[in-house]
Amino acid sequence: MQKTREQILERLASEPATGPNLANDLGISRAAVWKHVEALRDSGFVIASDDDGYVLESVPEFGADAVEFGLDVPFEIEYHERIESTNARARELAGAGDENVVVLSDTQTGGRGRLDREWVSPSGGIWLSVLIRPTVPTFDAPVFTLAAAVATVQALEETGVDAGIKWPNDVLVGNRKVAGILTEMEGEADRVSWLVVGIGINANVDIGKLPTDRGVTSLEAETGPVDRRAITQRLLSAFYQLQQRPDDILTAWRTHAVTLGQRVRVTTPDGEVVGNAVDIEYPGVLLVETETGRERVTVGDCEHLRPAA
Ligand code: BT5
Repeated sequence: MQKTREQILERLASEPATGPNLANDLGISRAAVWKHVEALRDSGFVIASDDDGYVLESVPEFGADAVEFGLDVPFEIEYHERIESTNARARELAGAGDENVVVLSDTQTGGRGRLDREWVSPSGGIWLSVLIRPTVPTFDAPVFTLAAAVATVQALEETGVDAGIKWPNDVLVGNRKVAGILTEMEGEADRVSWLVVGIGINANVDIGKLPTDRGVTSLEAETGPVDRRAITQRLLSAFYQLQQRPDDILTAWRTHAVTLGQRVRVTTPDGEVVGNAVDIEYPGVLLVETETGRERVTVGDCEHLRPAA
């Protein structure tokens, strides 16, 4: 957000302030204050003017300024009402050299899951992609998917929804998928050049608009309408902090995983692995105890089976 606008909001968040006071404190003209206030109103902030001066009455429900205002980590937000795919846009920004940008949209018209599957993204969801340039080997990339899953579960905690992680990239409530993650990257000489971590959360989404081929849910269906701004801020904050401490990600993941201890069937490019999921290993390898020994699974679609008799 434009710096002066942020300063004006910070001032008004604590108490009302008059135009002349703001102008004086910020070292700008009264006309400039007025212009910034108008710009903030245009982006959805309700700022009344009364005898005490400007009063911040409400913050917009969603959008770039709404999410940036009060966000405690250094991500810049690019917001769209509607876009084909936030991951595609973030890849474009990666090509242009950007970093620490979050592409956020209310609707996606061509949202994507893994293996180019469709990700249905109606209005009311939280569809976002975080573009980062971590200085890590390409081998480490999968750990960022785990970090995103942990951050998502942590962000959902305050809604009262009890969410858990299904290896590698699903966030479930009960057995129903409420969020999915798609990480894409480009690397050079064994170094990550950029990473785009796409996270889709069925927030205020009517489940009638979601695919029915498997269990799905939305936060709205579980608890009623949620505050998308607060969830997005908590998600970004948690993700930023986790990516600074890659060694802690696995520990956090284990505490939220619902896959560990389950009997699973993982469909991998090399065939099916069936057995008990016993642990996760850096950077995201699932350890499955099968009848013929322990297998290390790096990619695949995982299905939870009933416990072995
Ligand atoms: C995923 O793929 O779970 C990754 C989803 C990532 C979506 C985000 S949204 C922001 C960013 N921009 C993008 O274009 N993508 C990312 P996968 O594990 O392959 O699961 C895909 C499958 O989930 C589909 O084949 C459907 O069966 C199901 N599905 C589609 N839309 C869904 C939804 N909204 N909620 C739950 N399940 C869905």
